[in-house]
Amino acid sequence: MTDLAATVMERCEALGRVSEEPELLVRPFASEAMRRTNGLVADWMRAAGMTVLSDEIGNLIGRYEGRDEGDGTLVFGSHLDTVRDAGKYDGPLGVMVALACVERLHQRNERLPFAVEVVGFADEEGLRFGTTFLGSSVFAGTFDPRLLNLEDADGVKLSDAVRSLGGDPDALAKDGRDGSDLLGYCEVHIEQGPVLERLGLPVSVVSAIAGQSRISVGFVGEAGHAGTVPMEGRRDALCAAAEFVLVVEETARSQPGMVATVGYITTHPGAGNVIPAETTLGLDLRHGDDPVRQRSVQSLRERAEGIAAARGEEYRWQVRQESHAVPTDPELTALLARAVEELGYRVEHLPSGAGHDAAQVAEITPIAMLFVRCKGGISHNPAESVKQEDVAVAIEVTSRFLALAAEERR
Ligand code: HGY
Ligand code: MN
Ligand code: MN
Repeated sequence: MTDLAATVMERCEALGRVSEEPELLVRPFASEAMRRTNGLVADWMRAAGMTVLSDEIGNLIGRYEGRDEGDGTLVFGSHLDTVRDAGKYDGPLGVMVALACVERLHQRNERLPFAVEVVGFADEEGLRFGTTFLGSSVFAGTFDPRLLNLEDADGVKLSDAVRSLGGDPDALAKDGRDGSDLLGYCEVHIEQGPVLERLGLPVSVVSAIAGQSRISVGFVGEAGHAGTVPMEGRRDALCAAAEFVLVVEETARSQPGMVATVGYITTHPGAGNVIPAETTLGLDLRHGDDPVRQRSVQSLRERAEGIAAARGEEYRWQVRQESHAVPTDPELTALLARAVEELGYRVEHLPSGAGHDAAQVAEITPIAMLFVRCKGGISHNPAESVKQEDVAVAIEVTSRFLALAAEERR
């Protein structure tokens, strides 16, 4: 019997080398690296006795038939795209662990009283177009066609990026799964936080996924000569942005359970001896309680407006993405927790500050999530790492979860 955990680690390693850039791991939506990744994963899926298809947005869907037609489908998955300078496990680990469980069924020539699907979602991070869950929103039928006009940093429209991978942008809003044949969705994912390490646990189940707001904020001042324009009367767009960034930090620090980040600032014209005329920054704000999050977003918008007005500048505010907080399904989570317990581990229910495709799939079927301990809680960082023995636990728990789900269907 192959060591499935070793195979999962090897495959995450192999996918970690499929990147758009040689020096770091970056795999944006509809990139050549995504095409190569889907090719590799599709081969592994076929070798596990699965049929494989790709939907209109490039989600990769492997299917392992059950005993009888029409007995429903239990779906697993996670995303195969990455952030920039990413780690190897955020996303791919969940796809590889689920695939390993199907591989085990295949090796035993075992069929369950339902089909099992493993999905590699095409875009969860939103790196290229600034809006997350593109893949899982199409899968869940929640895709917003207004996003088709979004442009990436090179001015390529989302609609053209979809066409570039052979998809039909006009079909995206109609390409969603009919949830009536789905029994549920379970996503295995690294915790991306330090709690499991502190608790000394390899895995936990997830209680809820925080809501998030992603907003592009801009300040517009006036370019000028850095050496001749007096400080008085300058309309420096970068100073306005800097003031705003500290207001973001102060807002999140003062609200329990809130995290807010400005992950990038771009300036124009971006020359050292020119007073910045324009800045654009990316705001990412999250909280488990939607009204709290929305109130903070509104208050930050008012603060941005005030900062701009006080400096004689204008401000821009573009909401790129809003997703509400999503609790996991109690029954499916209880089944997953039972699998953890039967393997001899204490059951912890952790909230997720990170967004996950499960938050979208929850629109059409019950969801559960399994967190896997990761070293130092580090993620979105090449130092991201997991222990093979924890991956082995995740495979055993997921296999046991499948067996318990099959027992329930008998
Ligand atoms: O940003 C997130 O929450 C996830 O990693 N996409
Ligand atoms: Mn991520
Ligand atoms: Mn992720």
